[in-house]
Amino acid sequence: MKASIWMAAGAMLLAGTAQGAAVNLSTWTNEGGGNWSLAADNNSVRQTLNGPPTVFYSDFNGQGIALSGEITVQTGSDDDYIGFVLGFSPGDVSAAATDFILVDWKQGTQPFFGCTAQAGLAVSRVTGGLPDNAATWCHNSPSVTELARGSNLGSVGWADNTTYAFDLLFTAAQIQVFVDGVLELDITGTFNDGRFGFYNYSQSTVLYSAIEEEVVPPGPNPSVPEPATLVLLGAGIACYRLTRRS
Ligand SMILES: [Ca+2]
Ligand SMILES: [Ca+2]
Repeated sequence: MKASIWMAAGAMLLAGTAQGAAVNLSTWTNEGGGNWSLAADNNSVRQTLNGPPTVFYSDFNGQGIALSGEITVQTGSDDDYIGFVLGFSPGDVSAAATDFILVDWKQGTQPFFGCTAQAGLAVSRVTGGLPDNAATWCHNSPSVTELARGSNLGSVGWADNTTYAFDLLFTAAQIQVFVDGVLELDITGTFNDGRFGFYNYSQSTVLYSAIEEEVVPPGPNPSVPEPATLVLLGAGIACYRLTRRS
């Protein structure tokens, strides 16, 4: 479909949809080895340590909700992982048996732990926590199984001191991830409900900001909107964010 039609569809959808509500991050929880520093307005958080895998997770389950915001690595130092988790349960960073989704984005390709982490954006299924080892670093068994890589950013690292808009759409059957309004990841399957979380691994000085949530319009099954609805909603959010950022 032509971009102009998508823009029109998104605008039509937005006309009947309330703007996303700001998320209060003061009720979110730090897990793992991170240092998550909340801003005074409770709407942005900065992870400051170059350390082991860490998650800052919501106090609500994410299915049926679209989460959007911005992510910025505010330093030229280092080249490691930023991202998100979906369907996360408290304790999952170090739990031996888990089932949640990891969306991670590495700046530079880098050998370590006897394997090589690839630059770029990917989505993986996590079944054994996020240990500080080759599984998490390289998306290796037994803990982390890669499902897809970004359509444009699959082998492209994030840039230093650059703000990216993100949109996450999460249902029991589909996950979509937009970066700067472009659909990068779009997978279907059977996904557990659970918390949204910001993810960080070995990368200091990362700001997760302007976080907003919006309820996905209900479809025939309220918890599983039709894919077309999700696509339209995603386009609408993308249009909104592109407009707001221009
Ligand atoms: Ca860097
Ligand atoms: Ca590092």
